[in-house]
Amino acid sequence: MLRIGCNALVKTTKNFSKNETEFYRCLSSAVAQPKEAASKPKPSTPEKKKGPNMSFMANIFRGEIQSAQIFPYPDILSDEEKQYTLSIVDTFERFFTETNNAAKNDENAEVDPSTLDTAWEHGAFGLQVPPDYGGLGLTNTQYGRMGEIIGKHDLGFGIVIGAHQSIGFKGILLFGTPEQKEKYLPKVSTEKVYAAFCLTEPSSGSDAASIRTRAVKSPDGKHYILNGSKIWISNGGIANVMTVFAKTEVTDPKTGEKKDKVTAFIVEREFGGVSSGPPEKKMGIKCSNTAEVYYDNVKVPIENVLGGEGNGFKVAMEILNNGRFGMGATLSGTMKECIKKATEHANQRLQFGKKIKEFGTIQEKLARMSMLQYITESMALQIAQNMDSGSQDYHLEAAISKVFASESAWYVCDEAIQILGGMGFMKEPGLERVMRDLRIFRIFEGTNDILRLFVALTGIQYAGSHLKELQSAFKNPAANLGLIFSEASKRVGQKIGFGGVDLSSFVYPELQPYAKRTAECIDVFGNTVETLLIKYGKNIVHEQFILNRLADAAIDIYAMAIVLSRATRAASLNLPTAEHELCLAKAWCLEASDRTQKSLRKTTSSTHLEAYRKMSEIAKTVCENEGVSTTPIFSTN
Ligand code: MYA
Repeated sequence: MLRIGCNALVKTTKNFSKNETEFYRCLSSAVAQPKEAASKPKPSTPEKKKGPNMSFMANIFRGEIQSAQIFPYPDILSDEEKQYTLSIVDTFERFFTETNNAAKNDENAEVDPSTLDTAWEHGAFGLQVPPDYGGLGLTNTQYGRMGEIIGKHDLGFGIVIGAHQSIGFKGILLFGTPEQKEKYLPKVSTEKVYAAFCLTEPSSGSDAASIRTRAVKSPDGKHYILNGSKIWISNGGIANVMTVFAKTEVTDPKTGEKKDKVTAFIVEREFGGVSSGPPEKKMGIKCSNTAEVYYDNVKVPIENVLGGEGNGFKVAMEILNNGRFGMGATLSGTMKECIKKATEHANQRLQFGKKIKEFGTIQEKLARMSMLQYITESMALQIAQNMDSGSQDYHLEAAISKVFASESAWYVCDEAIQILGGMGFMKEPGLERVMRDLRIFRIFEGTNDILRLFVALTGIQYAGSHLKELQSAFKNPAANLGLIFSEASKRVGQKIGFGGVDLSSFVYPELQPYAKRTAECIDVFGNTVETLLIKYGKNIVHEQFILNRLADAAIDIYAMAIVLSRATRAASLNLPTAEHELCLAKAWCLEASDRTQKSLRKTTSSTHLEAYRKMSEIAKTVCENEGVSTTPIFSTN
């Protein structure tokens, strides 16, 4: 059973009774006081970090704004770093146009060794490894820019590189001991040693905690014996260094209780007992190797435990969280290329006596493609820059950026093919390959379905912890006046139309009406989350039809905030593209605010709840019959 978010929610919510809620609602009609004492928010992520949760997205689940990670749009690279980035971008642009051949890679289902050698020489496999260990030492922001170049040219090649460093050895960078870094980072960045991230198993896909691969500690405590198997591992057939997740028996130091927990290990093929299957035959990203990996009594030294015994689940989650923005950046580059091909065609193709770019139908497609690319790029690079500035509260945003990017890229490529018409279906323009390559992006690194639930439930958990805190506060109002008054002022303000969320001070004057629409969505969003929590309590985890609509609203709100921020930057700096960027932001906010309000209504309206019940029944029937469950028109019965 999918338990996503369940454990954490049970801890922080219960069914809030109407009376309890009314109780603090009444109190909140007391005199509004200046907002002084911040509530004590608990982190929405499992990282036990101190201080308030700075995530913009987590806070909108409370109907509140934490603006620092959105406004102003960051610009953190120094001139020197920008120059360095441009020189690397130039090197890789040349590599992809002169040395690499995406169509040939796809055809051969592999990258030829000499091309890989050249990529190694350019440092493509150690982009973020500190120079002391032989890498290029790129920041997340610079890595994102590189991702754009790779995504523009060859997504299959991108997976060879990305599976290696975005997740394959990322754990060593994030959690490795100095000895582990010393031993492995030079190998994986300069010595042509490939890395892989080995989590998925035949019976454990989205439910990552249910893995069966097992590691048992030797009686002398010096090593583990690892047994099990992994499937669909990117670089699985070529990797000599692997981050492997396995169940281990861990003793709680406080209680002495023994429990099975996930532990992460750095495993070398040379340890013996590691083997892999043949390359999988795939729909796309064909030149990247995907294979099963088997572990048969592999002796793993104790010093190869990564991130501490029993911490493997969180190690896996953090690696995935940390890498997700890279996918957004990469797909932004892919979209740019699709838009380029579509506009080249629209500019010269004559039909019905006109260039097809003059038709509203084509204009709408091109405009939507452009908005989606703009937002995808803005999200990825904002998250990257926040991470570089030390943010730890980026998990929700990174998950949203992965979902948004992978769905947008699919749409953009599909529409580019549509604009090219019959030509788009041919191999020559290269869009059919991109479309095949793109399909997996909505599935791997956390399916979009799981990530939508992750976003909704993590946010709800954060809102629930606030409601619970308020409940306790009202039990001892004298000791919690600050919290109570701050909540009271927020609610009174909302009631009389002066409170609520206000984004006006963050945006360019011309964007004020669009910021107002976004702020209204955030207010309704916060109220909807509260209503849902009161209605369902912890049982909200089972309401996936509703959670998906909530996630859709969250995604749209994040996109509106981002686009307002980026366009404000363009206008304030008087960039030559400012008019165009303002236009992108306005068009997006007009449609997205409308869509958000609709998504939110769909979480509570009786019509939609009835439709979900019907859909659930339909799905049960088709599953019972293992397929279509209607009587054929020309039935002989
Ligand atoms: S690799 C395989 C990808 N696999 C997955 O992504 C697995 C998806 N599943 C999950 O993420 C988890 O199992 C879910 C948790 C989310 C379903 N961050 O009760 P719980 C904490 C931090 O909710 P579950 C691949 O595809 C949570 O707070 N913490 O857990 C290759 C709680 O903590 P606490 C998290 O119900 C792709 C605890 O865990 C997170 O079991 C190749 C339990 O929570 C989180 N996210 O379900 C790609 N989630 O106990 C190449 C949960 O303290 C990429 N928790 O309260 C290339 C890109 C291109 C780059 C190019 C660059 C140049």
